[in-house]
Amino acid sequence: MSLKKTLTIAGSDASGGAGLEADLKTFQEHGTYGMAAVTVIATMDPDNNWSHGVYTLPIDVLKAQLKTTFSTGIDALKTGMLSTEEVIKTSGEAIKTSGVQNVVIDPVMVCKGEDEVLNPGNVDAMITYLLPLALVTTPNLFEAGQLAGMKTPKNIDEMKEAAEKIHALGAKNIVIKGGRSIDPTKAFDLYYDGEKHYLLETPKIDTSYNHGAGCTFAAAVTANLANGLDVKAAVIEAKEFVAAAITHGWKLNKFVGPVMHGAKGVYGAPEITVTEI
Ligand code: PXL
Repeated sequence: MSLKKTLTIAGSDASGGAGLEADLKTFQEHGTYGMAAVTVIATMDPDNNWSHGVYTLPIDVLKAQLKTTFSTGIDALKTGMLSTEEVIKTSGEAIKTSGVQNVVIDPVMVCKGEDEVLNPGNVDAMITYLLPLALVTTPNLFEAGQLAGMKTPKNIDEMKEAAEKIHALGAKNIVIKGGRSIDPTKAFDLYYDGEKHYLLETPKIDTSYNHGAGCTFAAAVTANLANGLDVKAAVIEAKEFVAAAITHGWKLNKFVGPVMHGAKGVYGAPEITVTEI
């Protein structure tokens, strides 16, 4: 038996809910073989209100991991937290050289709960080295605004405008994760395939235990592409997968509540409404 090979180029979240930990759990749930090239290690300090430490690994350590993983023949990959311009450039160049087509760029710019952008030059580096390689990119509202050179979108029309601008930068498919910020009664995402816009909707899930949702969504898209789904089907299943994971989010400690990555397999998933708009 041979498994589809999925790679995450991402940070480690020592608390296990986001980052490559989320990605590998999600790859496993989708029946793919997961690999990781670690860019940074993120830690959280329980004695200082869970404030984050971000430890970037030496660039040679990243290069060595990229060499290892790409040598195996990757079916699909995603990127997550890439903390410096050098990490972004190194990752982008390795992806380009590998020739892998199923590339999902999750343009992580900040840790949830932290409001400082990791490094101000990162947005330009993502535009130069990553977006042109993206079969799919999955920004949240803030990230979409940064990439599009706009203020953070506040409504569906602004989400559409941002998606079109990001498409013009070379990403082929864009999913902007609106979450609950646009309409508190519903969770909206916008999917733009370069021609049509679709609204993906789930009823509001009443929980604040959603740490790792963004990484889990992008990882599910990646695994689905590796398994041969087309982009639209990959995105819709990923939305089901993460909606189930958020529905069953849980309290790890007084600071953080991760999603339950494997919830869809155990409990099933809520219905997703897809409407062309
Ligand atoms: O959710 C964004 C994210 C991505 N990657 C790592 C993280 C986080 C947030 O905590 O720690 C490694």
